[in-house]
Amino acid sequence: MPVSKPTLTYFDFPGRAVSARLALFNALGKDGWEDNRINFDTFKEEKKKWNNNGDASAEPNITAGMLKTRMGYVPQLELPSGKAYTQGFCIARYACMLGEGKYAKNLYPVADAELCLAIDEIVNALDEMVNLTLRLTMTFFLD
Ligand SMILES: N[C@@H](CCC(=O)N[C@@H](CS)C(=O)NCC(=O)O)C(=O)O
Repeated sequence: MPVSKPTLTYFDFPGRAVSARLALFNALGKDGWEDNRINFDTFKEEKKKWNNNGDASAEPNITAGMLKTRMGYVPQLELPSGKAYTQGFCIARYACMLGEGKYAKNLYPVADAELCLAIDEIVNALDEMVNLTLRLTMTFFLD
């Protein structure tokens, strides 16, 4: 059964979902979307469903609000249409386009291509910083 409102699934910390959460809150307020926070055990169980114990022909047993994309990534945004999407910054950009924004206005002004280019440049630079931070953390602190 599809979700009744846009549902963002991620862990219970900011991480890669922070921009998507902020943009969804700005576009839809507190009650216009679901902030579905899962723990690592739930995430592992959800990922196993795509594996179906090695039976690739079986349909995965996916429940609403849980991992719907074979990519197995979070953050994931599931929509009432039944479709689901990953990639945190893409979800944030989508949310910025949903309206003019309740708090911050016109965060992604689609009519101005050059301004969107400038915004995307910053967003991609931030993404590189997140990736580098994760790589450094894994290299120096998780050994
Ligand atoms: N490019 C994706 C990367 C998402 C990503 O790496 N998510 C991690 C959690 S922060 C994940 O789901 N890892 C689980 C896995 O790869 O099994 C994005 O920016 O949203």
